[in-house]
Amino acid sequence: MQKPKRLLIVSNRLPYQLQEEDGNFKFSMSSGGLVSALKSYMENSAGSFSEMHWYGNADFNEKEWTEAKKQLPEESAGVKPVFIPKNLKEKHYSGFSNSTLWPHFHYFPTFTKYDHDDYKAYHKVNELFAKAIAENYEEGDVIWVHDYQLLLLPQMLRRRLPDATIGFFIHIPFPSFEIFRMLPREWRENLLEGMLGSDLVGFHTNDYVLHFQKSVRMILGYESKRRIIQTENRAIRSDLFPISIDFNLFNKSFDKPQVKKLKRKIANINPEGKIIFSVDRLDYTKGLQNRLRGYERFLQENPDWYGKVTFNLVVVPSRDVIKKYGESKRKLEELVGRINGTFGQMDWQPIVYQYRSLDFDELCAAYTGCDVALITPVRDGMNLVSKEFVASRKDLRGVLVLSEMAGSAAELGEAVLINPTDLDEISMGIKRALTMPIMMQSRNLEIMQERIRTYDVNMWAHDFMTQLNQVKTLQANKKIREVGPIIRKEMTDAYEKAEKRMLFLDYDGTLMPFQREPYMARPNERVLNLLEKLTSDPKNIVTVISGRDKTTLNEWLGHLPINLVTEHGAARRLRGEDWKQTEKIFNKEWRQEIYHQMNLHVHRCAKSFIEEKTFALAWHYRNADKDLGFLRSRELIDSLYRVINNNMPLQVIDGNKVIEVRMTGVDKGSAAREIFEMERGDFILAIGDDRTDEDMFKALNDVGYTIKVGTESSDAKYNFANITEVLPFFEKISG
Ligand code: GDG
Repeated sequence: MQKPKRLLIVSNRLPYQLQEEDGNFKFSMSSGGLVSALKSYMENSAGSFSEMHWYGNADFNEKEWTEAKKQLPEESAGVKPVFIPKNLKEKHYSGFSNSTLWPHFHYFPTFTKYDHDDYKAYHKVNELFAKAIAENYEEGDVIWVHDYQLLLLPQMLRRRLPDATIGFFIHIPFPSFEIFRMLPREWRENLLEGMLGSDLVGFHTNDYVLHFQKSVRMILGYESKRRIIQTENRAIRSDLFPISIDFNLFNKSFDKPQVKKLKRKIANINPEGKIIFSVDRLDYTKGLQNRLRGYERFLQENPDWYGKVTFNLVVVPSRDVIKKYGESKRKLEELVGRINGTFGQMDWQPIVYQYRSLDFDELCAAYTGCDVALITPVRDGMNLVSKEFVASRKDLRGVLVLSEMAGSAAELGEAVLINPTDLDEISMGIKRALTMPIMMQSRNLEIMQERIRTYDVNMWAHDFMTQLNQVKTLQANKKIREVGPIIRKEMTDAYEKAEKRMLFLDYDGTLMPFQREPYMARPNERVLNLLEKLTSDPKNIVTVISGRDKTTLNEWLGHLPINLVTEHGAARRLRGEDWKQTEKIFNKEWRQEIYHQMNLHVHRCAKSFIEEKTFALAWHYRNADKDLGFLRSRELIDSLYRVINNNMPLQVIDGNKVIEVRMTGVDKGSAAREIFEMERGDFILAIGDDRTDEDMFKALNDVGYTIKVGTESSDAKYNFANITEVLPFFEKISG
C-alpha cells in the first residue's frame, strides 16, 4: 500500500504562537483565512494527507522552541520554525519583500527600493527555507509555498528535490510586464525562474496569470500554451485560483449573541442615521486617503446628510517600521482631523476613527452593524474584507462599495464598483449605496453570497491541490525517455518484422545540422546515401517533412523516390506524383502586414532576415547577437499577436531561432497523418527536433514510434540526446 502523503505548507510567518507561563508552554494558532482553509482541507481531504507540517519564521527563539518541543511533543510535531538571523530577517522582510516587491507589484514603482544588499538577504533567507525543508523532506511529500516573500524558494527546492511536487501561490497582484521589467535584470530573471521551480503557480485573477505569462515569455523566452508554460525541460501550469473565505464562519457569526451585543453598541455611534464601515491594514495600497477624500467630497456635496451618516473607520497597525507606512499614518490622521474639524458638530462626528485591530467578534459586529462597507484599495491582490462583509450579511441588508482595482471586483460585480482615484465616483458611490432600495440590496447580496458560498476557501484549496496533482500527471507523460538499448532493440525487431514501414523524417536539425544560412544546409553525401539506402528497400516509404520551401527541397531531394512535404504540409509531392499545394491562400494583405512587422525587426536586429515561402513568412535570428535576437524575437511575437486577429487564419510559430507565421490547419501533424492514412503501414517512425514537429508526434503517437531530437520535454515518446544519434540509428536499423 502507498504511504499517505504529507502536506508541507510554507509561508513567511508561522501561524503558531508560543506562550509561556511559569515555564509551561502553550501553542496557539492564528485564525487567518489560509490557516482555516488548510485545516478544513485536511479534514475534508479524506485521508489524502497523513500530516500537515507548516514552515515559517517564528516569533519565538530557538531556546524556547527546544523547551516547548520537549514539553509538547505531539502538538509541536507539525510546527517547523525556520530561524533567521535578525539582520537578514529585517532586510528580507522590511527590505526586499515590503520595500521592493510589495510596492512594485502593487504599481507603486516610485516607492520601490533598489537595494542589492536587501536582495542578497532575500536570496539567503529563501535558501534557509529551502535547506530546512529539504532536510526533512520525504519522498511523496507535497510542498505548497505561499507568497511574495518566497518567490525564489520553488526553484531552490527544485534543485535539491528534482522530483518533488511543489505548488506556489502568490497572494498579491502580479504586475504587467511593463512594470515588472523595471526591476534589475538579475532580479527579474531570478524571480521568474524561482517561481517556475514549482509545478503549479497560482494567482488570484486571470489578468495576473496573463501578466506573469507575458513576463515569462518576454524575459525568459518560455511560451505558454493555454495554461501550460514550457521551459527547456519541464511543463508548468499557471492558473487562477481566486482565494475565498470560510463562508459559513462569517455567515453564522450573524447569530452569535456576542456579535449581536457588540452590534448594538456600534449602532449607538449614530442611532438614527446610517453607518459606513471600513477595516484595513494601514497600507498605502488600501487607498485610505482617497477614501477619506471621497467621503469629504460626499459631505461637501450633500449637506442634507450631515448628522445622518457616520464613518466607522478602523485601521489596523502594520509594518510601522517602514518609513512609507509611518508617513501614511500621519497623513491619514491629518485627514481625519480635518474632516471632523470641518464638518463635525456638537452632537455629530463624521468619522469615528480607531487605530487598532479588532477581535473576530468585533469584526463581525462591524460588518453586520453597518449600512455600507466602503472598500477602496488602489490595488489589492484579492481583498478578503469585501468577501467577508458580503458573507456576514445573513440579513441580506447592506451595500458594498468596492474598488474596481481589487481582485475581488472580478467576482463581486453586483457591488457598487468605483474607481478609487476618482473622488467624484467615490462620493457618488457612497450616495448610491446610502440610498439603495432594500430589495436591490438583498438581490445583490444574494447573488454575491451564492458565488462565495460555492467557491469558498475549502474549494479554493481543493481546486489548487487537484490541479497540482493533474500537472504531475501531465509532466509524467511529457517526461523525456531516452532511446536506450531495450527500446532500440524493440524498434529494430519491429522494423525487421514489418511489411510496410513508414518513416517520417524532419530535415533541419534532424538529418542535417543547422547552418548559418538556410541555403547552406544542402544534404551531404552521408545523408543522401542513407536516404538512397532506405528507399532502395521496397518495404520502406520515406517522407521528408519540413518547414522549408518546395523549390529548395525539390532541388536537393527531388531526384529520390521519396515523399516530400514542404512548408509544414502546405505543398507535397508523393513518390512518382506531381507537386500539389494546399488550397488555403495566404492573403496578400495579411502577408504585407506580417512582412512589415518582420521587416521592422530586421532593421532592429542586425543579421536577422526574412525567408519568404509560398504559405508562410519566417523571420530568422540565428545569426544575430544572442541576447538582442532573443529580445527582438519576443517583441516580434508580441506585435504579431497584436496584428493577427480572429479573422486571419494564421498562426505564429516560435521555432528554433525562427519566428514563422503560417496558415492554421497547415501543420506537420495533419500532413503526416494524411499520408499515414493513405498507406497504413505496420511500422511507423517519426523523428524531428523542432516545436513544429510536436504536431507530427501528436498525430502519430497512437500508431508508431516518435522521437524528439534533443532533451527538451516533448510529446514524442522517446528522445535522442542530440542530432549525432540520428544517422547512426538509421544506418544501423536499415542493416
Ligand atoms: C493579502 C493581499 C489578499 C483585518 N483587520 C482585522 C482582521 N483583518 C483580516 C480580515 C481579512 C484579512 O485580515 C485582510 O485580508 P485582505 O485580503 O483584505 O488584505 P491583506 O492583508 O493585504 O492580504 C490581499 C490576501 O492576502 C489573501 O490572499 O486578498 O489582496 O494583499 O481576513 O478579516 N481580522 C481581525 N481583526 C482585524 O482588526 N480579526
